[in-house]
Amino acid sequence: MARKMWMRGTVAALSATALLALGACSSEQAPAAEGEETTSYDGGETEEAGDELISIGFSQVGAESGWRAANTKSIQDTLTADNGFDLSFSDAQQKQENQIQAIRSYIAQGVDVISFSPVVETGWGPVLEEAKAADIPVILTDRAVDTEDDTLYESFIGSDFVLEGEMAGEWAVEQYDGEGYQMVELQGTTGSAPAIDRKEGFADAISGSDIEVIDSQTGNFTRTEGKQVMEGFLQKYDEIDLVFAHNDDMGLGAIEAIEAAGMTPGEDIKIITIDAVKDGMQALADGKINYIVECNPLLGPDLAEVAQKVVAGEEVEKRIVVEDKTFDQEAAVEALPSREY
Ligand code: GYE
Repeated sequence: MARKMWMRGTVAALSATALLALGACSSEQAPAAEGEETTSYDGGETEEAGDELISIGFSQVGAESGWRAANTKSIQDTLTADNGFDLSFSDAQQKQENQIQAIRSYIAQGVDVISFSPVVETGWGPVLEEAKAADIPVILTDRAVDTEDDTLYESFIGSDFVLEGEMAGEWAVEQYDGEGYQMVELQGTTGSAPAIDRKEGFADAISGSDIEVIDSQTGNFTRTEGKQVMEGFLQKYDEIDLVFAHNDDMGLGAIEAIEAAGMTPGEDIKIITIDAVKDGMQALADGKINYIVECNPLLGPDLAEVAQKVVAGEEVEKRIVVEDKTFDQEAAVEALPSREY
């Protein structure tokens, strides 16, 4: 994360009152989304004789997308008692304060390892310092924090989002440069690493082409908001040729809006997305999406391995980059039958 700068405003970002209020909640259970399964830390009671389970507290971003559902499944299916783990899982419903509260509760419980996927990049300094002071190692998955102090976490496992944006933008240039396309962008959650990085990578790749970004707004990585934002764009602009959506779900929402406006997605308005989850791949195979850059959500096995090593006192890599592929229509048709997520 060398290109990121340490957030100078970290401590200031949370007022003293907010810190006190959050601190007071630290012994409470981490929040869980409705219908979401919550495994709670049991103080090691499920340990088998001579076979100590590693207690791990995981704070998930939310349940905003197909990607997130696949990521949660991968983590819950991998960090099982059979594999040597006692997992406490909580869903923050896309709210940083819920994640901070969950992390504080894991610190209070004294888990062996804390892991989380930070909903936004900034504002993590104080709580990570608390984990460090309590000697609890932290492993970041999926999204990065904006920090120069890399002693605050052991490892960051996840995709290169700038590269994903670049791959999407390069394909757009290859296909559409010279057509004078007007493009709208559906951004992910404001302040999140994938929204910041994908935007940057795509913008770099199309600079110098004649693709013009006429508007860019957040759809918060959800299908509903992607649809709403696209409806607004369609009302506001006479000509839209291309949509770049930071994830499949927002692209699928855009498809609904385009169809409702009497146009054909994939033809009248081209669509490029990121993730390559099943629903997105189906839309690509059907010709409603034109191109997808993959983002692999199956981070459970890497997390399990890194957690085991950290607890055993072994060296781990500070940055584990997950490799992503790209798909056009033909590749989607081929990949769909064996797609895991
Ligand atoms: O692309 C999106 C999800 O952080 C990579 O979050 C993840 C992103 C993913 O909501 O669908």
